[in-house]
Amino acid sequence: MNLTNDLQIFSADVSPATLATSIAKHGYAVVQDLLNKKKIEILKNQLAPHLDSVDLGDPDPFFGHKTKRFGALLSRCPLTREMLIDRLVLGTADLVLGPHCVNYQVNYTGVMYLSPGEIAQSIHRDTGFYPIQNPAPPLTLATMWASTDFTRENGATRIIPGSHLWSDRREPSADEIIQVEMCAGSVLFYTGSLLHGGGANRSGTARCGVALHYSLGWLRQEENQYLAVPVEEVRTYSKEIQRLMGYDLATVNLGFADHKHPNDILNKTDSDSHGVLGTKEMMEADNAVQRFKVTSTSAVGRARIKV
Ligand SMILES: O=C(O)CCC(=O)C(=O)O
Ligand SMILES: [Fe+2]
Repeated sequence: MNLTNDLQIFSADVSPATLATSIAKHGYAVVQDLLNKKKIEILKNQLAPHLDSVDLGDPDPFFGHKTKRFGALLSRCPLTREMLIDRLVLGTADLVLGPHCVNYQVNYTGVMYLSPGEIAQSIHRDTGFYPIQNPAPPLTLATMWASTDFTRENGATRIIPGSHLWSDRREPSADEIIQVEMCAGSVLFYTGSLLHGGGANRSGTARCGVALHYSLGWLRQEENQYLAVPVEEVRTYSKEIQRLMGYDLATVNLGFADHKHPNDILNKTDSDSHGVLGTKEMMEADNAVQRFKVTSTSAVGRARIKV
């Protein structure tokens, strides 16, 4: 495949620091071959029965009339639990989101399966539903895992490099858009304030991406993980996944239930050493968080731009 020129594209042995630097500067980075051929097949096999049972199209044109979507992936597609805690991904999230929160969390899980004939999605920011003016520090970090090749013809994600640094008033021109062509098994990382959208599928086969997004722990999750996955099933997951799903304090005094640590309630354990409302270490981490400076509100709406 001839890949888009000038793409910030790295091999799987890249360091989290290099990825975080690219994401800070360009708003995105692509890592090739994070899933090997065997894993891609497992992923496809786990997605297949759900794709079969999902209808094409959604009344909201934003979601696409010829796109199949479903969420609750941590439950529906077990391999995503492994992908979620990939060391390169979490190492990068530590650097991108870590400065602005004590804990980050799962924000969204979902499949975007663009059938032939799908038109381009409007250009938007994934963080548009948070009423925070842009430019802003990263609120979310998205990973889009290609389970098929992403090509110009089949609807590879369109992005506007650098637009994570723009104000809400700036709109992109057509020549600022690039398409992220990547082979199956590759991953596109981008921050939620990067302007982007799905491409048009002019090919004869579907384009399928698996999106796993992370956000600052003090924001509301886009996909409510407490309801997306039955609690009995969550109890069988590792502590790391439970905590990423939100069964943790976001910081001192944030996210407890009945004045107990959420992980204790989930696992029916007694409050362990971290205590009910957070530890001394958590308070220290809280004090190290880079705080947002909010000076004004604005009437600018969220971007949904037809380009
Ligand atoms: O399908 C894609 O490439 C991107 C989809 C997207 O950005 C979204 O639905 O928010
Ligand atoms: Fe999006």
